[in-house]
Amino acid sequence: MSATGSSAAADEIESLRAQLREHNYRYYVLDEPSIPDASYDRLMRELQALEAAHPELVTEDSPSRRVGAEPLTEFTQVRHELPMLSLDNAFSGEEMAEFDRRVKQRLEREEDIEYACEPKLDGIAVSLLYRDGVLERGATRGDGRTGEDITHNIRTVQSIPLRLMGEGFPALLEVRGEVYLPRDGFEAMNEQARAEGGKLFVNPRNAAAGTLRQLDPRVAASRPLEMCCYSVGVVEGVPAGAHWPDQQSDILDQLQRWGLRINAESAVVQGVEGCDAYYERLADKRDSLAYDIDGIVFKVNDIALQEALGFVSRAPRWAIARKFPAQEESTRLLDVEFQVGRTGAITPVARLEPVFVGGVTVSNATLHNRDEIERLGVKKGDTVIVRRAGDVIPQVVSVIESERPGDAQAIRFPDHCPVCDSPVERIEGEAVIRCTGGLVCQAQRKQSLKHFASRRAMDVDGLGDKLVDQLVDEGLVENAADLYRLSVEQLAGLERMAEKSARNLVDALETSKQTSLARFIFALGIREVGEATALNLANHFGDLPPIIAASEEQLLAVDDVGPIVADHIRQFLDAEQNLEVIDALVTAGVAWEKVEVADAAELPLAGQTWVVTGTLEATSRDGAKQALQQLGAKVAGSVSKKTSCVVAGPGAGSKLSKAEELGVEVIDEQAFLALLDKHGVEL
Ligand code: I6G
Repeated sequence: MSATGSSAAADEIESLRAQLREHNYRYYVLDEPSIPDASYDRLMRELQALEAAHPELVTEDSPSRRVGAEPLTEFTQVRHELPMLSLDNAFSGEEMAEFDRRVKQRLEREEDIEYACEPKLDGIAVSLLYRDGVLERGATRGDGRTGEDITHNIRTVQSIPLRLMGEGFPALLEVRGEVYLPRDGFEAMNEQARAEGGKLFVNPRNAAAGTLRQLDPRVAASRPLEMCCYSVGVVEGVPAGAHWPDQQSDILDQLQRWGLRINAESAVVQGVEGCDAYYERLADKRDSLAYDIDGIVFKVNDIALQEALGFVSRAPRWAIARKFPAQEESTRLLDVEFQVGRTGAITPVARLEPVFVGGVTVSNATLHNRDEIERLGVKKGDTVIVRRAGDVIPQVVSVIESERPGDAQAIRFPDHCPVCDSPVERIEGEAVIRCTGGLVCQAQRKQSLKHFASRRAMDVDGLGDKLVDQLVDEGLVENAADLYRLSVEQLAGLERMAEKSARNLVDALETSKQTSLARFIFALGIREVGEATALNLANHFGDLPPIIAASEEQLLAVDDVGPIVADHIRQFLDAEQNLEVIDALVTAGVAWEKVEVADAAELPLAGQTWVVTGTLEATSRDGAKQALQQLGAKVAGSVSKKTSCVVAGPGAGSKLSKAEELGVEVIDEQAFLALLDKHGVEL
């Protein structure tokens, strides 16, 4: 290679690296991707090819060098030059106020203190060391003084820059923060482990810790770890003329400008009232965040005041973590009961010694199915860890085997339904067992009625679960049609039912009779027919009789209906007693407007299969899908030779690459909106 050839390659390599760093920053740090994944992948491939041709130009901070070649054989220890401290905790508003009082007293201040606040991520504390802007080392906190060198894994975390951006950074900069797994990444990891029969992780924190403890960096590279930075440690050699920030909030802003991710919820507030308001706001938001948090960290914002306050033993006097109620607690498994669902699925439910977890008292938790019980190795009498995070129903996540009592009992699955005594069936390949009693089973009947009356189905105001139980137990109702025969007198005769409530319920039932076809289909409670499928069936057939008459093949022509769903629909509609109930409902006056069905063959995109990928601005992917369906297109989840066109928004990844590879037409959001506009379809 000539010197000019090599220098041209060096320029090209540097240009590609700069572009990749910028895109990484936009994607992982700012959450604002500006090019599709496929274009990013293309740039990366170009860089890799050039680096392969010019090995002498490869540098460790190149974006292509995130995964090192060989796994380590052991971890080495790292001494933290400045110890990584811990934080004091506050468990109530009162303790928080105490902290604020102490701060003011020490500083001899009357006026409100300014605090920098941010969520305390439930992850693993790590330290990153940048020398001359290049990532040199990543280490765990360990005991605060000595941690482990995990540079090989840290390098795989896309939100951690291998080289700092911009300028003005100190010659030696230690950045501290939390490495964590977002909830969806954790779920996906466990889903995959479940499918492969592998070991499941108990929670995102353990999964992140387990990942950082791997010797082979390819494991970390395959998991979506993220890092949020919250402070600095060692800072040496701030360039002359560069201003080092004197507020905690400014340090965070500076770190972000250098390419490091900081928490998007970070804020500055005034006084303890400001802290309390922030705490309440984040407590409300906690369940909807993409990651687990266990509290809020409040820091005196002014670094000079921090220095004046100093430290006590191992914690700063200028910061506190106000904790949220724990999302995991231990308690005793008293018993296991088996609940029968609407479709006969029998679910083991743990009856627990009541325990306060995730902000509520929990006395039941799901045990899912037999496989899950085997995986946990749980017995009655065990002490178990219960987790309640977000809106998810409480789960038993592990067993503390060392606390197993001598009389712990194995959990036996029933071979007959606990409610109707019909035999239980276990279908090959399915983890669930099912009651074979159908609507003979009172449990299935009750659940079907509850579903029928629910808000998203027939929306019968005032017909709650307890009342349904009462109506079935008293023998007043066997099926949905019986609901419409109830009189005020019958209802008023029930325990705890006043005449006014009885009248209101009869009125609500009357109101519910006017419904839509989609709601009615959903209300029937056919297995695997959720709201979206019910809507597709309604739009496709327009009325109920053609659905009842449809062959399995005709059902398969409906969007989202595959062979299993088609089979469930046919089985339901082939059962005489179900048709009788439908007839009785219609006779009682349940009615819907027919849906106008366009002649599918005449629609502009008839016979075409489209794919939607990436993020769209004007609508969600589901919205785009519905619009395409209105134009007669089938919308598929993956790209193949048969795909007619792909709508690709920013962040589109492998589907876009596949389309390009196969020469399938790709349009952007603008062209897509123009198409909808042309055909008068509104989003
Ligand atoms: O453990 C921690 C979590 C979050 C921290 C922390 C933090 O700031 C948002 N900050 C400090 C100073 C320490 N631990 C010691």
